[in-house]
Amino acid sequence: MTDILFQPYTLNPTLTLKNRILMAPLTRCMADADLVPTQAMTEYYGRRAEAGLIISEATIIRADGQGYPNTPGLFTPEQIAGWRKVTNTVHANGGKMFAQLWHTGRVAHPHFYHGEHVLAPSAEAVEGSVPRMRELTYQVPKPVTKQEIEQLVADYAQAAANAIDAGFDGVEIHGANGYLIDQFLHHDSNKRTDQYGGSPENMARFALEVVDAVIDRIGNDRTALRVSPGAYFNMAADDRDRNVFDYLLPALEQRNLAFLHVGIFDDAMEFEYLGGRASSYIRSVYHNTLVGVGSYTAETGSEAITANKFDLLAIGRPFIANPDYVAKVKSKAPLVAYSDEMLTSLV
Ligand code: FNR
Ligand code: 8K6
Repeated sequence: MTDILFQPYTLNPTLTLKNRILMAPLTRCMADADLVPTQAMTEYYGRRAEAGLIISEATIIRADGQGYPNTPGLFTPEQIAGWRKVTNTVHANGGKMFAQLWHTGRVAHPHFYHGEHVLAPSAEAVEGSVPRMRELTYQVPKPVTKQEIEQLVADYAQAAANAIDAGFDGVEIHGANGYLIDQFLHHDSNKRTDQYGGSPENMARFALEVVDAVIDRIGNDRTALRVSPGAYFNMAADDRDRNVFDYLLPALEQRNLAFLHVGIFDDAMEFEYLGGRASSYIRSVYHNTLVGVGSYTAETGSEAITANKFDLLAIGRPFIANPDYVAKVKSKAPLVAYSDEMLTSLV
């Protein structure tokens, strides 16, 4: 009953995927001290080239976007060269790969980049501390100025160009999970009173500026976006957020992106202010290619695609546990169960 997953899927005239299974972006914190992808990462991604599309672990666009140890970057020649080895291997094995472009905003920590400030829409700190580095508590961010916003937008576009230079087939802008772009989209983190805050149009402005700058640089056929209309990670919910996404999603539809991707850990979660699941809400206001994700199996994901709830299925944790996930599903072989201890090594 998983046959639908093995149908090719045409995103646009530039890109056709050989099947409907995506490897979800998965932060592994295994880049070297200069945030360059390693040989072990090259082999890890190379083993997963049977996916219709691999989305890289979140990759920072510049130094002050870093919020976790050893997350890779795409802003130095060495990082670009490291990623080129990864994409060459994935392509040699018959796969396709997008880079996920990331700035953590208020979830960044100056410890990692020896900086002074953490940049975010408003001076609203996220509670707690960096996971597994409990001595690093989160700081009150410095609200970004108009000039800093312009630089950030330019840096996303440059990182997208760097991704193409590194051989990626496209980029997924990380607009989800409470990081910088998402921080503009939610009232919990955006208290601005200028043209980037207050109204839905203003709160969506930064996201759309980044999307448009990336499209200008590499084309809409190679540009995708991940969004979390449901606040669930690094973020507190606010009923008014719904209006922001009611404005943003139709505006995105007009941009003809390669795809839109839901950012969620478990798509069974229901959000009252969205009238149900994040994926159902997005489907109701956005009519182009949608990638579903979040605690699906090949079976439940196939059912959701067949029921037209989304078009493509991203798989995260099961892909950590099973490098040969696609072959196993195809041959109906049993899967290895994921456990958090698997995060300590790259298999
Ligand atoms: C994630 N997730 C994630 N999401 C994202 O947009 N960028 C990222 O870098 C990461 N990193 C990450 C690391 C780890 C260890 C986990 C478990 C998750 C979320 C991920 O892409 C996916 O949405 C969830 O894992 C839900 O899908 P599964 O795992 O239930 O198939
Ligand atoms: C992108 C970055 C960092 C990685 C964090 C990954 C954490 C992995 C834990 C997986 C367990 C899922 C729990 C769901 C969290 C939702 C909270 C309400």
